[in-house]
Amino acid sequence: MKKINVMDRVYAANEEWAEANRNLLKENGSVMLNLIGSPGAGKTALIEQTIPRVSDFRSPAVIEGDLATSRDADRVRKTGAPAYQINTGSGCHLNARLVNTALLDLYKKGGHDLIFVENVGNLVCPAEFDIGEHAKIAVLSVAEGDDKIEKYPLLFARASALVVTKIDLLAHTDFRTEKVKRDYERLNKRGRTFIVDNLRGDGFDGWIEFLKRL
Ligand SMILES: Nc1nc2c(ncn2[C@@H]2O[C@H](COP(=O)(O)OP(=O)(O)O)[C@@H](O)[C@H]2O)c(=O)[nH]1
Ligand SMILES: [Mg+2]
Repeated sequence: MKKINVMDRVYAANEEWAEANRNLLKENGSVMLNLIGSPGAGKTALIEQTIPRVSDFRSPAVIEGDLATSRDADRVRKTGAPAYQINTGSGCHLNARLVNTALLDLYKKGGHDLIFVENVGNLVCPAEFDIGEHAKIAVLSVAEGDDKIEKYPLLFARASALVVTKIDLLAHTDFRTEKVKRDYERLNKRGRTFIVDNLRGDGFDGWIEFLKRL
């Protein structure tokens, strides 16, 4: 019983910071997307491919969440976009307070109207914490297996879009793309599915069109 009260307080405090983030984003005319997927799903690679494709109509910036290292922020900065690295230590997700600090830092350096947040890699806790984002985006690679929508329904029910990555590896797996699409749409009737190859940069038109309309 006591444990539940503690978690309620954690969620309530997080919700206040999430509201602060929503206000901050609104003041700055920004849209923020919360990218959630397993370690190695291709979240950073998706951001690397996306930044050059949105830069003619948006001013993107990136918030990176990892337990340790600034490797992903370093990768993203090579695209020319600013990136703020958060290290959570042992924390399995970003919270809204951490994201608030990152947003304030990014806005100090310039105006940005499309913020990508790469959450800590896993399909569980990042889905539970609102960071004030406009939309959650689930990232799933074909190498992870086609049962993940059914096994981790919370994330996929809450995600406004699903990006399936590593489609170039399809022939080497038993991944059924249509099944995954169906499973996702069953949980999320308005969810959009995009299928990409981050290595060659194929399949990006629909995803970029989706970003244009945000
Ligand atoms: N073949 C292939 N490899 C990919 C693709 N996307 C990412 N990778 C590779 O998968 C590994 C993990 O990618 P990364 O972007 O770091 O994943 P993250 O942990 O989700 O950020 C890297 O070696 C990437 O080059 C893809 O679409 N196809
Ligand atoms: Mg990454």
